[in-house]
Amino acid sequence: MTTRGQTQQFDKAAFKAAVQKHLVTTYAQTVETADTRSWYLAVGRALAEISTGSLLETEKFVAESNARSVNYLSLEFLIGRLTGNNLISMGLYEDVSGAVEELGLNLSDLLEEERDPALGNGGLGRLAACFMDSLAAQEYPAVGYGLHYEYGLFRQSFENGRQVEAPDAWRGIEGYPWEVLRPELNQTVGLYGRVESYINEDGENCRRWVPALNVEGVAWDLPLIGYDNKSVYPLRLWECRSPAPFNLARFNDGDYVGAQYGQLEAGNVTKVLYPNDNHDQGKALRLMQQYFHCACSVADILRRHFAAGHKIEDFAKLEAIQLNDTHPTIAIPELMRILLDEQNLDWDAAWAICSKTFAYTNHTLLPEALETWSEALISEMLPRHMEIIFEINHRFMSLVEKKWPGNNEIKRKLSIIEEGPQRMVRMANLCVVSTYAVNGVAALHSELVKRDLFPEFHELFPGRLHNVTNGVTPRRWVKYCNPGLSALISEKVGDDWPKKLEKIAGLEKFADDKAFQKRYMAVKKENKQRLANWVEENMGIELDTDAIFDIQIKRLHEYKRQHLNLVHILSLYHRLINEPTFDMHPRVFFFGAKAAPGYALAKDIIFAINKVAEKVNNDPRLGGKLKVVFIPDYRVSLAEILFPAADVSEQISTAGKEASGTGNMKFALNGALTIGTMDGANVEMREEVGDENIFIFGLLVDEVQKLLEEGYDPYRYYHADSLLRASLDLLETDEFTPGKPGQLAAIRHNLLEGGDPYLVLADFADYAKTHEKIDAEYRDQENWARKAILNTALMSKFSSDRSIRDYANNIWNLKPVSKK
Ligand code: 26W
Repeated sequence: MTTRGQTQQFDKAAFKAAVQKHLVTTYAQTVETADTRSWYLAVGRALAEISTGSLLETEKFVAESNARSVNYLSLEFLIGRLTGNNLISMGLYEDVSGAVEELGLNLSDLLEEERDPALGNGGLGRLAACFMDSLAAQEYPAVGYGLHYEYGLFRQSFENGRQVEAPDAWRGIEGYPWEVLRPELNQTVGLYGRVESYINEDGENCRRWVPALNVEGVAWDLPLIGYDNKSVYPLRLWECRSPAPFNLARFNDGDYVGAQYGQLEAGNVTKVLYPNDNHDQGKALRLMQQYFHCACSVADILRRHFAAGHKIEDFAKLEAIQLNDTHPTIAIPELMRILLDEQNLDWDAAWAICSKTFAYTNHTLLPEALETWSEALISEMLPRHMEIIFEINHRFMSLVEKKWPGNNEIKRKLSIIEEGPQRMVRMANLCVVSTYAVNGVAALHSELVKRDLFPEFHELFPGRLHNVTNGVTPRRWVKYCNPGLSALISEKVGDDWPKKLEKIAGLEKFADDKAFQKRYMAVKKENKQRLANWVEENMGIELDTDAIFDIQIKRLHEYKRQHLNLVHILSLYHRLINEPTFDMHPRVFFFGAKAAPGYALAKDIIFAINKVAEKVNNDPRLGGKLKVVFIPDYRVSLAEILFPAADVSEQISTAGKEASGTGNMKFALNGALTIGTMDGANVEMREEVGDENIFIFGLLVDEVQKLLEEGYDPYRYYHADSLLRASLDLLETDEFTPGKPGQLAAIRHNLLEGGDPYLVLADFADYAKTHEKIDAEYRDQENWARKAILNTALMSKFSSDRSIRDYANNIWNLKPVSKK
């Protein structure tokens, strides 16, 4: 009956007893008093008990296997709710559903009680979560290392259309049922202080760091449960605490800590996730977070290495460390420091280990997202690390001198240290110099990394730059979130597609099958109804599921061009009212997006969309043809309702700006058709599905670059296109903000006087025309069904299982390890 060796037979009576035990002993409730939330917690704990046992077993057999492991270092893991997904991985969904039913409960209701662990901002964090799922599913030995933020990404609500942020206490007061504290793994982390020279027993000159204060790292493990196998890996999240009272007393006495450190409250270090996406703020506390994360993680990797009986010389052979963007870069000088100052290796030996251990993934080309830290700040907080960075740079500069003798311009460009009024450390350069592999996240992006971001590095280190195209886990993003489609797929291609996504190609031959098309579209309709119900219940807006559901969900950013979508909506509004002959199929435009709290224009765009929605949704002149819905507090659990319900997926970034995108893949897998630019992974999606099954529009990367070089003038488009002009001018009026004209003018201003840096106006006409094509194609439902089915069928490349195999084979040199 049970599908998975890990749990042996599912013993229903024992499971029910375990749930009841936790209800009473862990949560102090009785069967009579417990509410749904307590039951959810008790069920979560009872399940975590099973997975924790498997986690400890897996740690043991992986250590004994002497196989290489990957350590995935990321400041963000946007894992989403675990309970439902873990039940699927454990093969226990049906069993547990039956067991809780006997307790008088409904599993779906219980699952709704779980808060999203929102320990990430967006793409980068969600990718890390998909990757951990795929590592576990394929049994590649892995540990995820992150931070145990007390508050995840802020919760978003709207007040009079404006974004309001509130703290996200994701663990609730009871704590999160899936996390287990691992007190034996505590680490002590130093900060500030000075570096001293001394002579060791062998008479050698040595350096060592004498930190001014210590904080403590406490490990919390979340289980990463392999789908349909016996492996469970840890996602190890570090929480920062004050050290034992003894140190605290000295800390308070002030003899260790100068006035400048007096403010440090250890608990602040992991208090909150920084809410910036693609924008570097350079705050000191953020550097402390990054170092704390790296110090705990590197120390833990070394602990495991030595505990398994290995020598330091074999470190690189057995451990790979993947840096998820530059946020954990300080792990490089940290490992160097330990190898030099604690393991007493010489520079060359230490460097040989480091440069065979670390690999780095770049997730963005946007200049404002590339991290730099001032030398002054690093020198103060991490003085020994700064010395090591200078030494790395010194040796690197000699290499550059050899390659390009006397060329100071190239030196200035490649140097890890940026000269200027204050010297800055360029973390990306440090990464490229110190790692053995650097990768971009989609074919186009990786080409641009080579061509535009790191061309000289590419010349200097041939073979170091790679591409690994992103992917998404088909377990969460189809099987779990779209049970209707999953059942249909299993019926046609067998039920092992969640771990062998190549199998869904078997759907291709049903694309023209009228009966199959009907069933496929019936599933889509059910999913649209589920979303419509959510909107009605939570926002009071009634929707027609015969309308085209057109969805743009992602962080709010100018380069992602939610405002292009908005201007197009304004053009439809204008036409519906002013063009008597204009007709369109009813359409609902959905948005979901959080804006970084300090990003004013992004917040203005949210406000504008909300104001337009208010008007449009209640304007009888539109005959119900146009609706706009901005879903508040977009998060993973809402994404799970939105992706399956989409007809049209908006992937409309300015070409060259979106490194990959991963929402694009989730939409297409779930049968939405993409309207998108030739950007990021859209390019490869088009290759897979064929040009007739995707709606591509807009300028290409080279055309964007050319236009900007030639001097882009948005007014040219404004004056030449009366529909565009009318649409933009609406933003000046009080049409959407009665009595308050000009409230939405900031967007128009940015697009005209502001120079329209992301070429919204240049792409508008083609975008609008492509939407008309979508409108026409949708009216032919068989045609649409065929295209939707082909999108699902032809997405297997975008399984994160394939991404992880690429990393394992081309970068990590990793082999799966299964329990015998
Ligand atoms: C320092 C501030 C900061 C914070 C986050 C800078 C940069 C980031 C991330 C790298 C931004 C991000 O999430 N990038 C996204 O990564 C996804 C996974 O590879 C890609 O699919 C997206 O295209 C990319 O925007």
